[in-house]
Amino acid sequence: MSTGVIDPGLIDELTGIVGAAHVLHDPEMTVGYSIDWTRRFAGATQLVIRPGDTAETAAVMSALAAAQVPVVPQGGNTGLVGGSVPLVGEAVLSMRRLNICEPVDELASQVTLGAGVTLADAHAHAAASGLSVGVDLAARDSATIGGMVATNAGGINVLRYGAMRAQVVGIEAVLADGTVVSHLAGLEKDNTGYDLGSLLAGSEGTLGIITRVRLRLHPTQPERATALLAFETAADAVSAAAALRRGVASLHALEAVFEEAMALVSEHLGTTPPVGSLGSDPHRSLPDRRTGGTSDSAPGEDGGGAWLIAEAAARTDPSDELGAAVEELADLVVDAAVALDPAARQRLWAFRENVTEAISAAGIPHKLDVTLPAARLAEFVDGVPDVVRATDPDAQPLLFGHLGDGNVHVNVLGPGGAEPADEVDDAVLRYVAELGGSISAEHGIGTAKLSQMHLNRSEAELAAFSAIKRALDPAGLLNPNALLPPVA
Ligand code: FAD
Ligand code: 2HG
Ligand code: ZN
Repeated sequence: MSTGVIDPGLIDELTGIVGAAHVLHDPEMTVGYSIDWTRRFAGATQLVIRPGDTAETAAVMSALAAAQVPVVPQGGNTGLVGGSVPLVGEAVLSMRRLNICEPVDELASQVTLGAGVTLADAHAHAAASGLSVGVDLAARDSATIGGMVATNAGGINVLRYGAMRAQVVGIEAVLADGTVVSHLAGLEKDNTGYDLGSLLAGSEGTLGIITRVRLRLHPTQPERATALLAFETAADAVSAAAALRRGVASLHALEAVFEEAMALVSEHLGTTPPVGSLGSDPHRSLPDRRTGGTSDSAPGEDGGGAWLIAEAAARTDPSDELGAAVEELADLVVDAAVALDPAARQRLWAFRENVTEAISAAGIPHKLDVTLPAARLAEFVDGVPDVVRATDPDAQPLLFGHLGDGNVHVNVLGPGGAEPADEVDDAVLRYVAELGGSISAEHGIGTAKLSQMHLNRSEAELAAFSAIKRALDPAGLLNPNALLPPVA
């Protein structure tokens, strides 16, 4: 495998395939492809290649394989685990130019999209036929369909439609040696052997380059009602979330923001949530980040309040159904606000959708994206701040996530926005594993969680993963620093 100086002959060959404008080697042009969205993971590359279609992708991969050049596929570069950037001089294969939306197949309620189509464009394209894509997330303007399949992205509607893998009914990909595998008929029932779409979903660019995806679409649910509910404790929010899941058939999203994250996003937005209280001192939950001092609060106290956003969506107005369910939660909810029109709903969503951006504006966090079994969720939310502070007393944990899926995003900032101690990651992920949870709910493993895979996966499972990797990519050229240890 070569990560040394790139042979000029290879550059000429690649230029012949994709055109000079799409082979970048000037550091000023490649730098943007070499640092991730969080700014935590950065490397360098001598080569960014931007193919325009499947045939070009195949020819590029064949040339890189012949020259034994490792490659990181990249879509919108919004991944949060350091898997989308070259860490040890790999070439970058940017898939953004594969951005064709084929006509929606209204008979089948399916569509075939290029890997580089952004989620926002996919939504707009499906909506023009009265249909919708089942996955939605805040990075929708940049995240690509190829990257979302490669990470098996989740987002805010998983409780209704499942994650990205559940949307895939066909896939086309280029293997490490340049071979094209294409299975895009989209037959709902098709038990003709291994399902490469399922295998590539969540493979994080380590098994193949996704070039086109056929997605299952869903009827649009244009009528919406959104509630912001405030709770005194995480346990109350978890109980309410379970009741809403059981009781609201039109439930479309069920998201949570816990006290410290709510304080930060409120400060970022310059406004406070319309329900619930951030405490008498509006900066009560921020002193660690501001001063670098330590917290002396008792367990549970600093976690404090919790907020849920519950959204119902249907063909007919779901506000009665949601309102009735919220009324039944009177014993748990401190206060509630319900919004129906898009602008008012958006004002509620802002307190959830802007958390990641608010954290990024405050510093470079460690992002720990985990799932807990429902029965251990409240215990985890209450306990994890102490786990963080026992490891790095100056660190500030910020919790939010997709509570309806048991998925908590634990972001940890160090003093003044610096990174926290590396040991924090291990401590939190061990705690998750002890409680029977997953160390990666929806963002993947990338490079960030490589060393913790053993917490969730047995030696036998990891050996099976490596065997699959060796079969499809014997030289270990595809994203060698993500998901699995580099091929020896
Ligand atoms: P990239 O970041 O470019 O790549 C991600 C991984 O996929 C890398 O390993 C890369 O090598 C691989 N890859 C990319 N394209 C291809 C391809 N064509 N073929 C093979 N491999 C490929 N994620 C969620 O799951 N849920 C959320 O709610 C969510 N919200 C987010 C909000 C914000 C503000 C941000 C910044 C990120 C969020 N993410 C979320 C993370 C991110 O958007 C997803 O992981 C998304 O799927 C990445 O898509 P991308 O096109 O940016 O992929
Ligand atoms: C979200 O749900 C994303 O907002 C990002 O998955 C989570 O920033 C994070 O940790
Ligand atoms: Zn998320």
